[in-house]
Amino acid sequence: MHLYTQSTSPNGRRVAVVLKEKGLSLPTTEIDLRAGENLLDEFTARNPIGRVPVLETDSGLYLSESIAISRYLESLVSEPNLFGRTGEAQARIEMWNRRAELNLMMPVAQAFRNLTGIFKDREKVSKEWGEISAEVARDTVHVFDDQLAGSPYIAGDTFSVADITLALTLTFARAVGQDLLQLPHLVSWHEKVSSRDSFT
Ligand SMILES: N[C@@H](CCC(=O)N[C@@H](CS)C(=O)NCC(=O)O)C(=O)O
Repeated sequence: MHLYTQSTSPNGRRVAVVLKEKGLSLPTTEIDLRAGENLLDEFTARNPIGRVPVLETDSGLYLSESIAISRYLESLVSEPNLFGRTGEAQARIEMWNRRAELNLMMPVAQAFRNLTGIFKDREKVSKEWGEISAEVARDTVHVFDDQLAGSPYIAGDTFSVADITLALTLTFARAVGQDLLQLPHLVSWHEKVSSRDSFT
């Protein structure tokens, strides 16, 4: 297997944490996103969407999308279980992971991209859309705090891939000046999850 990633990017980090949780270490090629290495033909032949991370499996399949890659890694190394053991747990984890991705990670990323113009060499940017996206993230974050008021992890009693998505989204948001870590349950859960060995 071979991983193509930018290990400091939010989605690169998601797969890096899953690999560490699973005790796996892979040969890795770092892709320089700022320099546009992900836009070169060589890279888009692996992922036509032109985003990292991409995992090349031993059979030569190129997998992109962090969750698809993580599911594949879980099929290779089942423990610790990150996607749920029962139908109900799997659905709950999927629900919270999608909520974290669609309602927090996306607006945080859109705010970052549109307010900084970091990728303006490859996409249209709109300051207004950046501001709206930052507001959406601020207005949504309480949903996760409310859930954590009655649950040790975001999708229930055990650590899961949904915790990885949510925790790394909040870490990234803080690093780029969108501090969403102010609500009490979210703050203590974030400290607990971020102190796992896999996050360091
Ligand atoms: N849904 C994809 C998102 C991948 C993604 O947006 N990756 C970012 C880094 S976090 C990227 O490659 N950005 C480069 C660009 O937009 O040119 C996933 O889950 O892996």
